[in-house]
Amino acid sequence: MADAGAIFEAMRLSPAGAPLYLRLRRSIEDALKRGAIGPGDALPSERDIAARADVSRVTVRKAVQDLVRDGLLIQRHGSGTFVARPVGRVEQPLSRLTSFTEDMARRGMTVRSEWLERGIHAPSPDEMMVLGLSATEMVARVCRLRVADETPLAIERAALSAAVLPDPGAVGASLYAALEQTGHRPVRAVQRISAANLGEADARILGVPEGSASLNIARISYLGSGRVIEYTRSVYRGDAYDFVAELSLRPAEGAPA
Ligand code: 16G
Repeated sequence: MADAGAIFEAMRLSPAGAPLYLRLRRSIEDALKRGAIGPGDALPSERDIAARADVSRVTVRKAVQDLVRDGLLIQRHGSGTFVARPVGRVEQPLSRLTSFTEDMARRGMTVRSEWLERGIHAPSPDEMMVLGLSATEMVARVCRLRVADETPLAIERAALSAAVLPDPGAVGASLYAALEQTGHRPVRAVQRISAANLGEADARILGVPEGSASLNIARISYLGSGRVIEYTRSVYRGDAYDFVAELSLRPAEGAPA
């Protein structure tokens, strides 16, 4: 927990005149600049800040929302307000079919996931079409927030035939590891990547301001037999992820190699 005293030190010094919420905002920014509170630190509660700074909770909320909008603080639903961590961009080659867990482990990053949903459902028309399911077959959905080095990077919503994944609750840290165990790990995939802006709900889950840039990715993966095994729609933070494609010029026919 950040030292509330350190946050308000500057506020006492800041010149009167400016609106209260701006003075509070500046004092929090000063505390960040001085390093009194650093990346990942939790801010004191709204009530604590209001009492210590002798301002109303509405003023505190306004100052905090301002800083969240500018990306200096992040709000996690149910767990409070934190100083944002500067995100290093992750580069992901587009030519290798790897799992999120493998990608991050290769970079020496710690990975964890927060479950947003997992269960068996009647398939949507989209899922029926892509996964080749009939109206009587069921779909297993596995939705996770993927976090690397404590930075939320992506929301992944995977759909698989329930015949392949009858118990989504049994998936541990890695979906591909679970599929590998039953001989269903994909060997090929097609990805469609498009730019978007985050809506309110996804922005809140990722802890970034609404409207931030994102990369929406739809991955359809196949088994060696050509059967579709996975249909995953993901939302990656635009400020944290770069997809890199290697291109080569195919030698012209008849030209010496
Ligand atoms: C990657 C895949 C996702 C797959 C997941 C499995 C992209 C855009 N998506 O994140 O489709 O379901 O890996 O990861 O690359 P896991 O084995 O760690 O659960």
